[in-house]
Amino acid sequence: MDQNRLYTLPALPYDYRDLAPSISEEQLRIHHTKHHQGYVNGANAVFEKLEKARKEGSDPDQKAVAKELSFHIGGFLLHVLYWENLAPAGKGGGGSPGGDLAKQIDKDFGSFERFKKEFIAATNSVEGSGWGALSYCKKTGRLLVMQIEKHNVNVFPGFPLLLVVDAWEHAYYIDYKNDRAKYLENIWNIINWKTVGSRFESAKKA
Ligand code: MN3
Repeated sequence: MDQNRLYTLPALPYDYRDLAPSISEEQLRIHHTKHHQGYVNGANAVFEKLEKARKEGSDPDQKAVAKELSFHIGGFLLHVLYWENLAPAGKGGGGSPGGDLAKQIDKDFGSFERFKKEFIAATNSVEGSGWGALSYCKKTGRLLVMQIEKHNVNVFPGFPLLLVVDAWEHAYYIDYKNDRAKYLENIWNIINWKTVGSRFESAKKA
């Protein structure tokens, strides 16, 4: 199999200890090296299975293949976005959005505080495993909160994701046990608004 056509785990844009205390070194290391790596391996394993079946002329269950691929690729891509929209507190992380994004949040949600409230409520109420996300609809010029189940359910097709927050237990359980709400309170200290803002600029131009 051509290694260039497989997924690989990207390095984090900061050190494992840099997001503490919002996310501890142990929590971040396991999340990145075990869970994110798991989706890399999962997607690549499907590619290999398909290639083998095509060579042999055998017929894998395409419904199962499609579901598995969507799950692992969704998981892989969401984690890439997640790492990039976090930054160490006070060194790019925390505070509030600026520029056009700040104006758009005020226009669509009324205020940044109201946006946070809606985003937290959507993310905290994910049943089982999933994500909170902020997306943008170019057609209506609206920011929309998305509640993604697993890595791939409830997604608005083709809408760019500006901000994603992992609400799987594996994202916070070492640090917060069952207290997802506390994790979602502390995550705002490490949100990289510069990255979220530049994703918004690209989404408007796309
Ligand atoms: Mn995760």
